[in-house]
Parts: sequence; C-alpha cells; structure tokens
Amino acid sequence: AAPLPILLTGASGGLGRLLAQHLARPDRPLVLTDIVEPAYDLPEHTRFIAADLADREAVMRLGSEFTAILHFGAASTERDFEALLGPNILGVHHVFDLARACRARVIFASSNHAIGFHRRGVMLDEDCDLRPDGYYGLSKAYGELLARLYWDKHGVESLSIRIGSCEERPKELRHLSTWLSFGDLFRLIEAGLSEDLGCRIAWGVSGNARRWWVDHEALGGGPGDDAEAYAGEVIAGAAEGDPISARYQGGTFCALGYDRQE
Ligand code: 15L
Repeated sequence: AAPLPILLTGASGGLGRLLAQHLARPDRPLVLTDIVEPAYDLPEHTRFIAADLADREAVMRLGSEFTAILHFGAASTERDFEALLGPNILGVHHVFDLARACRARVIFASSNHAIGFHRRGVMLDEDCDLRPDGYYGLSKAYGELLARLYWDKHGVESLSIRIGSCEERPKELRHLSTWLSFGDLFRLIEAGLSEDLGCRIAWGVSGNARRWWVDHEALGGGPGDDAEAYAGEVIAGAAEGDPISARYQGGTFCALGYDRQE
C-alpha cells in the first residue's frame, strides 16, 4: 500500500518551506498547504493544495488519511486580535479537528511568545505559567490548551514546540538565548514524528549556553547547536534596546502597545 502522507500547513512560510524541502521522502510523502502558492519549486514526493485555515470545510477537505499534521500555518507576528482570529484561532481549531478525524498526531508550531512576559534570566521548564506577550502569543497559548483538551477528551497526540528564534544564525543579543538552529528544528520534528508523545510541550531552542528554557526530558536526544559560537559577532554589532524589550523574554513583542504604569 502507498505510504500515508503527512500534512504540512504554512508550507509557503519561512519554516514551512524548509520543512517541505527537508522532510519529503519516497516513504513519507507530504501534502503541503497554505493560503498562498509556494514561491519555490515543489520538492519530489510533495503536492500542494491551497486552503484558508479559517475555512473549516477547506481544511477538512485536505484529506482523510494523514499520519501526522505539522501545523506551521499562522500569522507569525503581533497583530490585532481580529487579524489573528481566522488564521491562528479558528485555524488551529480546524487543524485539530482534522487530526481527530484522521487519528493523526499534531506537531504544533507554538512560540516563546506564549510565555514572553517571564523576565529574562529566569530559567523556565515546560510546566511554567503561560504569560503571553500579545494577541499572537495568546493565540499560541490557545493552541497549546486546545492540544491539551484534544488529548484528554479525544486522545489526539501532540507535540507543541515553543519555538524561540528559528533563523539561519543568531542576529541579536536575545538570540544568544532564544536561537533554534534549523538542524535542531529538524531533530525535534523527527522525534515528534517517531516518539510516543501523549500531550507534550517542548522548547524549540538550541543548546545555547545562555538559554532560559530547559526541558525535563529532551526529545530526540537533545539539541546539537549552541548560539554561543556566534556570541562575538552578535555582541560586537549589538544596538541598545528599549528597556521593556530588554526586561522580558519575548523582547520587542512585549513592548508593543505596552502602557502599564510602573
Ligand atoms: C515568533 O514567534 C515569530 O514568529 C518570529 O518571527 C520571531 O519573532 C520569534 O518568535 C522570536 O521570538 O524571535
């Protein structure tokens, strides 16, 4: 029988594109979806179906036989709540309903912005309080709680990865703590596809000497990279940040619209 595919949402986005190129194999075909067509040539063993995550029927029509859904589709920056409601809140809900219907596991691209109002320097484990730093972080916290509900009530397995800063290399001081290398992202995804998950949360962070986030038990043998290798050049080029961004783990997201009287 033909191997069952994996669904990747957000396939036209920055991380989606990387995952599409990295994950597809003859024994692991990928169905890619996004609201916009990918701006890259489709890798072998992939096919693309356009869908708006806010459209329940369009999401449910993507297929009925996925083994896993990598949910990377979302608005990825801070916006008004109304602008996040469709892609991020309805979107994650529809994706979990599709997973439930397919008996697929979900790997959810959560974000450090779900916990962004913890102060810098405070070490967190994955059981820390949710402290969203905006409507975007709140939408990711919603996704994590939805994952919890769908595990407890429907047995949908999931891994929520609280991704730090997934970039080719660290570019600013905060990244020395928050950086997730592409290699370490791929390692996490592979572990999420193969290990027993239950309802799991993991930090999407490399083994950075200055990191603030530590897992009780590392998935997939733990990270292999460390932002410290870039510390010299990052520190040399560092600009003075605003005090609110500098105080909290979520950085500039925390400062957006901040008007609390100290
Ligand atoms: C995120 O969740 C964003 O999608 C990404 O663009 C970065 O801002 C990242 O967090 C970060 O915190 O560096």
